[in-house]
Amino acid sequence: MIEKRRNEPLFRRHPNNPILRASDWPYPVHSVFNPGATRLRDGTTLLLCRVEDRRGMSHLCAARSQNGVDGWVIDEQPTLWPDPENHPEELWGIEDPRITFVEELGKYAVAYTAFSKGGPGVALALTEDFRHFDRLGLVMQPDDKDAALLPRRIGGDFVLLHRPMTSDAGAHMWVSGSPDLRNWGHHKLALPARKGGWWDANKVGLSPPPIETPRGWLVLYHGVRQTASGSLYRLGAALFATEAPEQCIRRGDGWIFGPEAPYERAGDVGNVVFPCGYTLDGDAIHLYYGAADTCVALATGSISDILAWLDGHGSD
Ligand code: BMA
Repeated sequence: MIEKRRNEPLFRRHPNNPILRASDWPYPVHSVFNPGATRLRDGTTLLLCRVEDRRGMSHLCAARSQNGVDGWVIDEQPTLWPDPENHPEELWGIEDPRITFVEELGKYAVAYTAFSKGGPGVALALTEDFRHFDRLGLVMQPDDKDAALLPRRIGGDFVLLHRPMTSDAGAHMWVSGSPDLRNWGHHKLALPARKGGWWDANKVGLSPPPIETPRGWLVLYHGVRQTASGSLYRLGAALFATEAPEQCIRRGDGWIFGPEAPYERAGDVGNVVFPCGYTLDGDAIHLYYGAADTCVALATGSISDILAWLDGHGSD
């Protein structure tokens, strides 16, 4: 049945958007987008931004702010630069980081896309301070991207969500396990792309790292709609069982956030909102996203509102 109510927006865009652009950078860059995000122990918001240079290659650069909105202090030099000599998988750059603090290690795990000769794969690095990084190398071979680690082990294993490409069968979200972050197995399909006319048909992928709620892992994921004028990247929501993160217990029907503002509609790749991170203040979620593969923007929502929306707009 068609609802008579208008769609209530679940995310409010910040009036300062875009909050970070290439022109803010202390060194020459082409574009700044798709940042991972975390709140450091001292309350600082850290964004690990994907920065594209004028060769077309990406590296990662940290920007820190006391209020998460302005006053950004950006590293004078790239924070994590591709290292193809020691890590050939990084030959053509590193992209789209997702940050998870892993209590057991006392470290942040950064899952990012390493663009190798064989295509994009998933790499992991550990850091305590976002100044020194220990690379673990490629943990999922090409083509695979859109990965994040869960903050703790489940059933004895670390858990990685990721999105392998499986030729014409579509691109779906998978969950894998590892005892040591190096050897991965127990691969399970978690969220298949839908088919036909759906907004999330054929290609989905994890957006920011899953959010633990009393009802399960709240997963914000992107769906890619192919249209006559290119791809449309929008954000949906699904809930997964706390102790079995491959088990979807509820999936929203429509998208909850999509390109509408001019800086999301137009840019290097128009019609893209691409969140890779958030910070939380109680129930409030501050979502940091790349807009049109060009700049960084911020939108705020409420976890309980998203869960309530899932109850009214989803299926089991
Ligand atoms: C995806 C990723 C993102 C990018 C998006 C839109 O495949 O590569 O980095 O933002 O496409 O171009």
